[in-house]
Amino acid sequence: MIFDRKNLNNGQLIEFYKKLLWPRLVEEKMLILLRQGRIGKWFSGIGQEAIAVGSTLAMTADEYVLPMHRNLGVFTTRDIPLSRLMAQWQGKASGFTKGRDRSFHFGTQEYKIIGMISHLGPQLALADGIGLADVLSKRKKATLVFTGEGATSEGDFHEALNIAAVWKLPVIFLIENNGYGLSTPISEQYNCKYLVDKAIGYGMEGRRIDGNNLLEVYHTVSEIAANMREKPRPVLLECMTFRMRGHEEASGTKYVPQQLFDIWKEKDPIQNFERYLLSEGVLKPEWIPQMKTEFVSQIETEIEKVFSEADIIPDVETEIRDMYKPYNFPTFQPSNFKTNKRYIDAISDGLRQSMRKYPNLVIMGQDIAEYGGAFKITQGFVEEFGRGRVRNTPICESGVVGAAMGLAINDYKAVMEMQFADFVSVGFNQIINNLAKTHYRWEQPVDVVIRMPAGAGTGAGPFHSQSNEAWFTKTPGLKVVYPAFPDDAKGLLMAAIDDPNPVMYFEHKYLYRSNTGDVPDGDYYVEIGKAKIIQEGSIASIITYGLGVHWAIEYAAKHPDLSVEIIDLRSLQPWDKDTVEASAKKTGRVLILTEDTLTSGFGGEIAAHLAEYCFKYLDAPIMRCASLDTAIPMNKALEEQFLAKARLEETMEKLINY
Ligand SMILES: Cc1ncc(C[n+]2csc(CCOP(=O)(O)OP(=O)(O)O)c2C)c(N)n1
Repeated sequence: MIFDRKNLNNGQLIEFYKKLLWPRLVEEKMLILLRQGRIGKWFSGIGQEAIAVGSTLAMTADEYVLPMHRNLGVFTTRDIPLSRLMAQWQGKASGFTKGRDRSFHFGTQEYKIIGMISHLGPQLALADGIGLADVLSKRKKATLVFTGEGATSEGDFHEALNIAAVWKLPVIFLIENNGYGLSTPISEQYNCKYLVDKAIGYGMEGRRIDGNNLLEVYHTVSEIAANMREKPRPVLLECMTFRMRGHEEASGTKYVPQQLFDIWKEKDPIQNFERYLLSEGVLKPEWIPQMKTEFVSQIETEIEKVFSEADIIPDVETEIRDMYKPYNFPTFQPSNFKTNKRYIDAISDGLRQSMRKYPNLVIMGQDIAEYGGAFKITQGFVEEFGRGRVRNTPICESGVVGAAMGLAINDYKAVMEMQFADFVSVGFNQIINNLAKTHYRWEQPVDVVIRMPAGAGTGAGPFHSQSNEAWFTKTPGLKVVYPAFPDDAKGLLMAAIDDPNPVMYFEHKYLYRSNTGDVPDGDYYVEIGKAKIIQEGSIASIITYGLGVHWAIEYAAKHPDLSVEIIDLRSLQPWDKDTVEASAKKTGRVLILTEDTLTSGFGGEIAAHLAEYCFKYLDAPIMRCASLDTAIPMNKALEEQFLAKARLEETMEKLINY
């Protein structure tokens, strides 16, 4: 192995050696603890340390690094005390996730490290968002994100690289190519000669280096980072190395030919660097055992400190509370001036007003710039706010949700427009696992709103008209709103954008141009979690939201003799239990009306709640009127039959006459 120190002085080289040695010794201790049964799981990075250590050394302390499960060297090079890491691994209160997540699954703004979730791939697009925030605020920074070679097969890899290339983001995508993804060798993982060749396809630079050579990693990353700070653009860096132990300690290495271990043993990053430093006279042979003894004793002390730390005492309230960042609804004076607007224009108004209010708000989506979006909600936005903040995206929902989260991590707010709510299925993982769970895991708020043009009534068929709010209401960490009128559409959107938590904002396509109403000018907020009584009544309550509200109003207008109370939930997560309970107690008969299909829809949740808390006030069973348990068909007659509205009359009759 040939080392080139370039301009590094002896002091720096010794420092580098210590940084490289430390994670190896920590790991050796971990393996002992594992054998003793004192810790559970361990993903070894032995033999690969030069990549994590060398690349992290090359980044400035205020630049973000997004490591993976084998990158202990990133955490130690950023000088996180071992006791804090150990507390994290042991699930102690002083760990970064307070016992809520394991191993390296945490982030820390203090050390500018954004850890992975278990899923391989999503971290890559987060780096895009972080890089975008730096570019927008002209911060001249680079971001470093890791992936294993196995995970390059994930769609998230492709999406993140493509976005970064198209948007010229200063992100180093570092592939740690260690030969195996669990038991799968590279020959079964990809069919190109070198992974780095994929860079050509994305129109970005690519470099392939010896990942076991600390100085090669350090100098290459330093040079790339220095370059991209001045001239933002992504680079794909493939670092060749080898996994010297099992995927994790329990899984063994039987599937790896011994010959490979023999070859790579010779390339051990620490031994080789040590030999070089000795040959250069930078290190003296007698220093090495001295240094090791000192480190081992430090490791011992730090670790024992954590073993003696008290275990967490579970507390339900704390756990529930930490799912969301606490937020106070803003005090504001709604304008006395109102303008009559269509539902769609109210959304546009709320979005524009928010863009004016928060200079750090970025909106992203397919065709939303000059074209104005599939429904023209962002028409004129580019002219007012510029292309930096109003961004056309490539067609890659997962990557864009990830980029939105990255923006939020790096001090921005983001709104993403799904072209149709149905397409959220290809961005699902980022929403339910990343956006939703991050605050609970390590207290990082994710200030992202996803706009969801949803719903039926336009004969658009199974993939352009679904009601998919229940995919999200069951995921703690998300807020879900669903306005039915123009004023609420504006107020809930502005509230969603103001709220630092991730919010799924459902907007009904059928209402876009069919529904109008007076909307306050200027800033206007509607509190998330508060229902609205549309009309008071005494004989039965219809609890509904979205288009269902209009079906209920139509029903009531057709039956002026029946005193029906209509509650528009407006928010589904959290939802207004007090208002719903009060209505149920008052009328004693409840119909839950949803455009969504019946089974496991949100209506079931309301019904269960009322059955539990209002049973003695009810004069009839709680009834649900929902759409058929089928996919939603395109043909108009079939669609009408599918929708709950077709059964509203008969269900109400059954309820009232029970
Ligand atoms: C989306 C997803 N699929 C599968 C897994 C299970 N899994 C965890 S690590 C791993 C192998 C990863 O290989 P690679 O990306 O090369 O990284 P390495 O472990 O070699 O460092 C697999 C399959 C996962 N965590 N996430």
